[in-house]
Amino acid sequence: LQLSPMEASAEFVVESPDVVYGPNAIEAQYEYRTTCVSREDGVLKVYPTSTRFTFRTARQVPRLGVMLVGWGGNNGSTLTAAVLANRLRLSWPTRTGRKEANYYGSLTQAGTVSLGLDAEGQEVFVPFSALLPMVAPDDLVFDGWDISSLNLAEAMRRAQVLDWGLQEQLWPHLEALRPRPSVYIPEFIAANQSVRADNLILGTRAQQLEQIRRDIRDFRSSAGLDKVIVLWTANTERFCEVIPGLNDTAENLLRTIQLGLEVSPSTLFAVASILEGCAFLNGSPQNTLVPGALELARQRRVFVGGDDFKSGQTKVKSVLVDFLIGSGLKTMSIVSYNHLGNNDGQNLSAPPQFRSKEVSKSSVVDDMVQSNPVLYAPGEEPDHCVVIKYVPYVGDSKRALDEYTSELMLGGTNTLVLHNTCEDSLLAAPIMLDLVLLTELCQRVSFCTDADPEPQGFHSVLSLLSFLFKAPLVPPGSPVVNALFRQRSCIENILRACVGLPPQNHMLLEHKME
Ligand code: NAI
Ligand code: DG6
Repeated sequence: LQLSPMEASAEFVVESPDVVYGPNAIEAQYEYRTTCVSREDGVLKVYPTSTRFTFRTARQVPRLGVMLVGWGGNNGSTLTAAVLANRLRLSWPTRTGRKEANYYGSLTQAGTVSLGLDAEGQEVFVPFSALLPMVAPDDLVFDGWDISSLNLAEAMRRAQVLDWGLQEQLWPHLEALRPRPSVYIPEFIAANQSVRADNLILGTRAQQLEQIRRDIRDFRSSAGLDKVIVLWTANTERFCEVIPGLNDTAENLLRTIQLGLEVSPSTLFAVASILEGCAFLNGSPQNTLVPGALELARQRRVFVGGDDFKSGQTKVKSVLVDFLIGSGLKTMSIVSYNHLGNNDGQNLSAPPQFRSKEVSKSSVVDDMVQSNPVLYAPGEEPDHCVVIKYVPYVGDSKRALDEYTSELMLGGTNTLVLHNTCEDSLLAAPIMLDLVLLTELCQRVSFCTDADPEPQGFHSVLSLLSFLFKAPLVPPGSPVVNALFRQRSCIENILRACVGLPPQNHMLLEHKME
């Protein structure tokens, strides 16, 4: 009998004196082994260190609400449709056969982790979501805001992402869902968006902030939720200037809103979420989380994460450049070209909004270049060019062409060319899902060390989410990691630590002995 490498039952128990499964929480003792490096008399001295942590993860998963800013957009409507289609176990005919709802593209729902080797020396895999108790995506409750008043069924049709047979089945379920009015400040998004702005919160900035806060409270109570997470998936805004006195501290930012001075809609949403104690995640590239918003999040102990979903081209880049530089090839030129025809593409056809995207798409190789002083002199970096063009006919089916040129030994060059075509929103929706599920899980994790026995949570800038963002926000002074599999290992190993499992080291020493 051939056993499937994936266990039929995803449940597992760690049998160890260091792990206690209590009625309310899983408590794990964990030895964090790392190193500390110091430069002494021209020599790098490396000191192995060890810190004992106690991780505690509450087992009760809450009834979780997700509020999407830009709910009626391609991503917002596609994510809502995807969760409904899965919840209702929908299937529909297509020209290549019947398709069934699934969560492909979600790390937590469609990714796996290895628990270790069985008696036959073979790896045993379970779904990522089995590592710790997580909210089931089918149980999420959605709400949100949009400057466009279309209900979610009409928004799904406008998006042109889903097969017709699926749209027909979802229509009656989505029709009743209507985005709440939102804040529209024309100078932050492209002028071509003004035609859809018919669903607005009017009033002063302070009144708008209060309305958003009321909306969050209303959703929480009317849907009987334990928690709400707010996710920005609205149009890319231009960068806002960080100005001392305006948005550099929490106090100044709150005063700016009261005085009606310049604040972007996304920052207004971030502030409202933080004041309501709700985690805020930024799926677009602009600098929503200005220093004042970050300080406010820290003061209120609320998670924030960003920026810009890492879905397609950039995800590949954060693998490919890691592969090239990691294998000792000197990448000298990266040219990334996109064309797409959805509303995101139209908005990005305006220079200030394109600029926000260009910055976030370009920062993604920095850590890999800086990690290799053998190849790159200080300050040296590859040419990196990002082009985005709006071509309405291709709709949400984005084309991405990339060229990577690297130097080989003895004067050779290696040019790699990639062409990717796919529905952009079908890549983004599962990432949005992972963002909320992982953020919620992190809210239930606390830890202490022998040296600091006071339980604490993760830093309010939730850098564990870096895998899911193009330009990951990290706490001040923390290294930014863009390399995709380092980011994935970070999530996996922290979750493993919470159940007392050692980091995944891939050594397989058991199989390297006679
Ligand atoms: P979309 O244009 O279809 O949806 C955005 C929605 O936001 C629209 O319905 C629009 O009416 C609404 N909106 C604009 N300003 C608003 C405001 N102030 N308040 C509330 N709603 C507002 O765009 P799509 O494709 O859904 O993308 C959304 C965002 O996600 C964009 O910023 C995009 O750059 C970003 N993104 C998308 C990725 C993808 O693969 N689809 C990946 C990475 C980022
Ligand atoms: C054109 O680049 C539109 C953008 O919104 C992208 O589709 C989105 O940022 C995804 O980018 P990437 O590089 O992760 O595929």
